[in-house]
Amino acid sequence: MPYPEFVGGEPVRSRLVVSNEDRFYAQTSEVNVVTGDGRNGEIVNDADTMINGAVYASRGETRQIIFIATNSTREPLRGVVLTNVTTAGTAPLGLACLLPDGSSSTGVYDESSRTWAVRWDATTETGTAMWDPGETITCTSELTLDGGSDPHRDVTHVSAVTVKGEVTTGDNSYNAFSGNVQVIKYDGRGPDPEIGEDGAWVTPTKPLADGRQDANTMNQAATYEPPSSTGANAVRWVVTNTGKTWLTDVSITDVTETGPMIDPNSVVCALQNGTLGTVVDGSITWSAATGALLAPGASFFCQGTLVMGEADVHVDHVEVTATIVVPAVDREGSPSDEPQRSPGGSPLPAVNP
Ligand SMILES: [Ca+2]
Ligand SMILES: [Ca+2]
Repeated sequence: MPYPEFVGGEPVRSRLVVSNEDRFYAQTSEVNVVTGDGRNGEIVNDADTMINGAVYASRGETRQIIFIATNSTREPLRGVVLTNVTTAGTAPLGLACLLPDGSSSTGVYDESSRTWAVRWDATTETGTAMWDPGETITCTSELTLDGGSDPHRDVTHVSAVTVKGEVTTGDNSYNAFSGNVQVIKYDGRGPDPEIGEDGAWVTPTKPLADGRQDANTMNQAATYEPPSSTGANAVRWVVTNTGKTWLTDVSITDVTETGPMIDPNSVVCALQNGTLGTVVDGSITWSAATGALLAPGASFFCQGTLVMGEADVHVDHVEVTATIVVPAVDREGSPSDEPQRSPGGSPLPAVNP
């Protein structure tokens, strides 16, 4: 009968205690698979979670993705199948496996389920091979990401069947992401590049369509005609997160190579309480406030003023740096569109090379 609720007063205890015992044994009967990136069949980055995910170079990078499946049970297995499903971002390419009997097997990719599958045909019911305890299957594929790529997650699953017909499985994941930042410095007398409104960002394109406004060469230098030629002229920067991950620690370094420098006290950036660093040798540094975040696709503007003398020339360049923030994940471990935060609430910087 089902457990009934007792409603009433305190029970009156007897002196008799009843008891019973039982035993329970457990043993590991699961196969094991590890997936990560590496070289020559050796895994370097296991990258099981997004927090220790592999960070790809913003210029673009291809890494070898490796799966190593081991029969970690005590018995030979049949019906060996490996799958690799991409749950976020682009999928790896060209999956092939080296099997313990020395043969190799090429993976088959199903576009709709974003799944690679490899079967060890010789281990089917009527096959000639068994996957013996301790033997490994090594598979490789290639994943390419660049600074504009969506964060990536894939899960490798291995499945096999014991002689008694019990299915044994193992799985492991691989996480990777990248990020990128862009700065355009231009003549602030003209209109700003279009960046749109919340939720409908237009990424400013580099270089600007108007070469004279971008002023990237002496031939296209911004020319200040009288009467403003020796007055204060606006110079502007637009900084954009051109990646799919959040950025923090955004810092701008503007270095004057020739002529008068932009007035450091005039530099203002429209991103949460940024600060101007000490000016050294014509180098102006501006840093965003600690913890300030720049969303994927978002831009902000900075402005300074340049005062030139008569028949003067000004040349400078600007560099922007930023730290990629680890993408937050949902309950299944796939990346959400939010930045991961540390327990203290600050953005969690990506650390894995
Ligand atoms: Ca892994
Ligand atoms: Ca420019």
